[in-house]
Amino acid sequence: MGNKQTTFTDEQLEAFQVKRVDYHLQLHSRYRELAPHLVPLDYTNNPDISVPPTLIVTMPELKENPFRERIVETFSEDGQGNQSFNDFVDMFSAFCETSPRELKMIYAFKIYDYNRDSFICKEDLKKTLNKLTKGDLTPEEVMLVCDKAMEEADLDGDNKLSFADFENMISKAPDFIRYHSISSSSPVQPHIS
Ligand SMILES: [Ca+2]
Ligand SMILES: [Ca+2]
Repeated sequence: MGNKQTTFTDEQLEAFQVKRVDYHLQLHSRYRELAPHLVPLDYTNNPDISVPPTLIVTMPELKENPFRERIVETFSEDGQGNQSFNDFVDMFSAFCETSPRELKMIYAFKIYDYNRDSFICKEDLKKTLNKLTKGDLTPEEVMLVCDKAMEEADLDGDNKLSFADFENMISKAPDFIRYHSISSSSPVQPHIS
């Protein structure tokens, strides 16, 4: 009794809600722009629609990102990159600059786990590095960097990276998650309260 702390007024809460609605409307129009022939304006009946990855990767936020195909795949429920509106909202919400670092790490881990076995093995790491360095390293150099990263990050010595090992690696080499934000110049700004 009487010990309930008030953080926001009702008016403030209502404003948050409006921003959130606004955010979803903006994202819906971005989503629809990608495939106006597929995506209806009316979503009141939750239409079962998805937009193919070939269209999603053309978005300005993604088109320069070396991981664009993997990102789109990771956030698609069918695993093939076809994104429903909900998948699309999840992708933007996870990638916005203000999303928690922990969430970005979880998704970076999924993105790098190419064979989806919940570990990053040397093969996953090799593919990741090839993308990060855009093919600037020779295969020998890539192997060398992978060996070194694995040696330093693999705390339990099983020769693959669990999420805990991965967190350890990011703490030493934050560049590994630098592609996992959508820049502040992006036209859609999140308003998640
Ligand atoms: Ca894996
Ligand atoms: Ca390990």
